[in-house]
Amino acid sequence: MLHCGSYTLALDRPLVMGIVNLTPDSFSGDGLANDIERAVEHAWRQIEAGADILDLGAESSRPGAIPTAVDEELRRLLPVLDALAGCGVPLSVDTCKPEVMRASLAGGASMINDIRALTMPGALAAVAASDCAVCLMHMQGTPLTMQQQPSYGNVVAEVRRFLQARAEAAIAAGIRPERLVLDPGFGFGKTLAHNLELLRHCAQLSPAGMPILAGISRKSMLGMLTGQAVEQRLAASLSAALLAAQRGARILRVHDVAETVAALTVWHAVEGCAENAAELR
Ligand code: 7PJ
Repeated sequence: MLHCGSYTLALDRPLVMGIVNLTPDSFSGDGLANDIERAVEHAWRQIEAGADILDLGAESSRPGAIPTAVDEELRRLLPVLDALAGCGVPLSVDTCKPEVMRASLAGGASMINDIRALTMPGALAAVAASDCAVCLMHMQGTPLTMQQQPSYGNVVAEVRRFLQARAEAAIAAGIRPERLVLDPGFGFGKTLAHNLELLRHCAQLSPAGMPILAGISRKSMLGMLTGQAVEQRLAASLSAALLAAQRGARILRVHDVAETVAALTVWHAVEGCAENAAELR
């Protein structure tokens, strides 16, 4: 079970988190900044397609990105949060800024998705003051520098240790374990070999069985493997989502909700029951 504001999400099957991108410079070409109506329409299409959670992001985290100002981030987020109030699925906000966390939670968000794992000063307290869920993601470096020279001794052990330490910091700050989701951060300070190793060992990344979120949809690791441009990566994204689910990921962060839901339906019918998932761990 994941405690997520006023929602409780069962984790007996992998959940689909639909990406609603409110930045102007998205790498995947789906940025909807400045067009609230289109963003809300896009969100509704994802809900109708079976999204279990929506992830609203207004800050660019693409490699080399310049940080977005708080005011600008909130100008993009708050109207969309407001328009989606009562939409029936929990709304997550992808941000690392405590001010944005507080305003988003006050504006109806049920989850905070932080690529910096609540390391900005004040972030732990901003989240602890609410009952939202929180995703703690691993990143080596910062978006500006992370792809320059990723380096690990043992990537699986190091990512696991980091996630454990951040989970402990969150719990010490008063965030109950039932609110936590952990994420290896595919593509954030990792080479293709690092990403593949993390995907192979997904289930081992989580201390104490906390749910793992995998975000691989359309990412450059898929481009490196297939030679395909970002708009052609649907098949590769579905394949990666299924492999992550099979290896224990419980939340899949994706652009293509309907297609991912269909792929997971087949997987679940064949072998995705809770007993099998437990055996994989
Ligand atoms: C991730 C994310 C991810 C989590 C982005 C993109 C780049 N949050 N935000 N995990 N990626 N938790 O959408 O591909 O992998 S932004």
